[in-house]
Parts: sequence; C-alpha cells; structure tokens
Amino acid sequence: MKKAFVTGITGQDGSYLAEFLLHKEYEVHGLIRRSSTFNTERIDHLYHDFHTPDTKLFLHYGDLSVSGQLMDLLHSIQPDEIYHLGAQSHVRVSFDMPEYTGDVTGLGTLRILEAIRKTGIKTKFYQASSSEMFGAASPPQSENTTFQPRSPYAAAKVYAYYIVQNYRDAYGLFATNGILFNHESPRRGETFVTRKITRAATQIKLGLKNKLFLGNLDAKRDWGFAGDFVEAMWLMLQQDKPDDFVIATGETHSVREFTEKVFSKLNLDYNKYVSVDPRYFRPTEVDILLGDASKAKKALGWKPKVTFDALIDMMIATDMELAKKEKTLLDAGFSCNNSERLT
Ligand code: NAP
Ligand code: G4F
Repeated sequence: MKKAFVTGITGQDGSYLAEFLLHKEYEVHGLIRRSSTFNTERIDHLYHDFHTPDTKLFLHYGDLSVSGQLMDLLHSIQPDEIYHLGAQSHVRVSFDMPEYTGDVTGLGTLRILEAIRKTGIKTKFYQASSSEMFGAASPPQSENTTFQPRSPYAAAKVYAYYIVQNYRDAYGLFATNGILFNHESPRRGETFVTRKITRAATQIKLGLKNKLFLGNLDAKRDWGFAGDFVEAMWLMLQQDKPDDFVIATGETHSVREFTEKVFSKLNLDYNKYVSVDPRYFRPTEVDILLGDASKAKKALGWKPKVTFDALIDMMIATDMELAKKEKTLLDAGFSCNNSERLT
C-alpha cells in the first residue's frame, strides 16, 4: 500500500485529491491547521475515527510556517508521495498580506523540500504551481512561456517553482511542478469569483439576496473542474522522471461571460442584480489566462472531462441546495450568513 502526505488537505484540491487517493487504496496523511472553528468540512465525509480498524486517512496538526515539525512528520510517516497543496492561495488577499503570503506560499515549499533533503526519505514531490505566475505574458501560455508575475501571490509561487527545480538539479530529488490553470467546483472557496457568483445567484433566485458586487468583469480565465485536475497531479508522480507540466482546458471565458451564463441558467438577467465595486479591483490584474496543455496530453495522457457548461451546472445545482436549506432556516426564524465577504 502506497502512502501519501498531502498539505492543504482541507482545501478544495486537497479534498478531491484525498478522495482520489483513498479510492486508489493509498494510506493518506494530511496536514491540518489548528483553528478555533472547524476547517475540515470538505473532508469530513472521508474521515473515520482513528480507532476504527482499516482507517486509511490520518490527520496531523502542523503549519507550513514551522519547519521542525514538518521534518518530524515526514520522518515518521515516510510517504512515497508528497502533494504540496497548502498555501495562502487568494490573489487579492496576497496584496493585503504580502509578507505572510511570501512566507507560507513561497518559503513553505522550501521548508518541505528541506525536510525531504535532511531526513533523506525516498519520496516523490508535487508542487502546486500556478498559471498566475504567467501574469502579463501573452496567451496561450505553456511550459515555455516566461513568467511575468503580477501579485505577491504569483511572486511567491514563482520562487517556489524555481526552488523545486533547484532541489531537483542540486540534490536529485524527484520534484515536479504542476502549473495548473484555474479550477473550480462546488467545493471552491466562496471568495473566489466563480463560487461567489454561483452562491449569490442561487440566493438571489430564492429571494435571500438582491445584489451581487463584483470587481473586474473583463478578466478572462481558463476554468476547469478541480476533480479532473487532481488526477493530473497523481499522473505526474507516476512518471519515471520529474518534470514540469501545464494543466488547462484550452478555453478562456471572461468573468462577465461566466456571470451572464450563471444568471441566465437561472432565468435571471444579471444586469439587474450585478454591480461593480472597485473595492474588488486588484492593484495589478492578470487580464487573460489561456493554457496550452499539449505536453501533459502527450506525456501523461491527460485531458479534461468536464466542460465549462457542465462545471457551471454542477456548481449551480449544489449551491441551489444550499440556498434552499438557508431559506428553510430563515423561514423558521433562524439567521443565516449571506453577507458580503471582504474579497
Ligand atoms: P484552498 O482551497 O485555498 O486551500 C488551501 C489549503 O492550504 C487549505 O487546506 C488551507 O488550510 C491550507 N493552508 C493555508 N495556509 C496554511 C498554513 N500556513 N499551514 C498549513 N496549511 C495551510 O486552495 P486550492 O484551490 O485547493 O488550491 C490548492 C493549491 O493549488 C494551492 O497551493 C493553490 O495556490 C494552488 N493552485 C490553485 C489553483 C486553483 O485554481 N484552485 C490553480 C493553481 C494553483 P485551511 O483550510 O485551514 O485554510
Ligand atoms: O477567482 P479569482 O479570485 O481567481 P484568481 O485570481 O485567478 O486566482 C485563482 O487562480 C489561480 C490560478 O491562475 C490560483 F493560483 C489561485 O490560487 C486562485 O485559485 O479571480 C479571478 C478573476 C480575477 O481577474 C479577478 O479580478 O476574477 C476577477 N474578479 C472580479 N470580481 C473577482 C471578483 N475575483 C474575486 N475573487 N472576487 C470578485 O468579486
């Protein structure tokens, strides 16, 4: 039985990856942060008390800003594969918290690589690199495109990308960068634009809300489904040699187009409900991302399965169920959180 260690297991990708690996009979170890509120909602359906016989998912407290404990964990678990997904992953927030983002998203990767090197464990390492690193580079973007980062988050990811390559060359580690374009799902954090839109539109449809404030509607993204993308992460670590791969759908759509589609699928005219609030603009923006994943297609045999329309349908369906539950609670006199978030 193979063992995997997953940082960021409580996040969108971590939860899909944990499901995928457990299905493949891996023993999965996840790093979680101590929080005063529960942060394991996305993996609760996978977790069994560790006293349960044959349990395959184990959680360990830790933080990417602390190196000694990462070393102890890797030494005791001895994973065959490490999927490093943990990060301060919100681009807008990285402008508010640049130092923290540099520490966790940039140096966090170095801390794990150092833990591998110092413990001497034999393992394969996956780094969650990002299309945000391409920034201002013209589309389509591939493994050969020069990075032009446009945010503290992107700059931190560029550092992490190159330190992965350096540890591969300098110490012979099996360390691979997956350069993933945007991927979404019903488990996407509610302050990322796609989920912010599907949450609000379904709430508006049920009369729980009457306005949605967004930032730059003209930005374009190459949006895929997170469930498809975690399979690519696994495929990268099944190769004989480490390498770097772009993972993308090869289609790009604007935020306006995404918004219009979601509202029209609910028989609503987005113009009546959506307003632009400059508070959501970024000091520097990435105008267009469009990935060329032909290398991954050829070398890994990977291609996306879920279309743009199917992704939107999936997100609307889940958020409609959530909105119905909220409506039931409100009708019964309870309160529910449908306030605007900071981002
Ligand atoms: P996410 O939902 O924001 O999840 C981030 C995870 O990192 C969460 O489990 C979070 O824990 C954890 N984390 C944050 N700070 C930490 C710290 N100091 N110590 C330990 N864990 C920490 O992100 P995602 O969308 O799943 O993305 C996964 C990775 O892929 C990230 O590295 C992201 O930057 C990268 N990426 C994402 C995309 C995308 O479109 N989704 C595209 C390219 C690259 P809590 O639950 O406690 O907050
Ligand atoms: O959904 P977003 O916040 O995602 P963004 O900035 O592209 O970053 C995501 O994808 C990266 C991969 O390229 C990941 F590395 C990163 O971790 C994250 O998962 O914003 C998408 C676009 C931006 O252009 C933003 O300006 O939507 C625009 N937008 C317009 N109104 C908004 C809003 N974004 C957010 N979050 N909230 C808005 O109200």
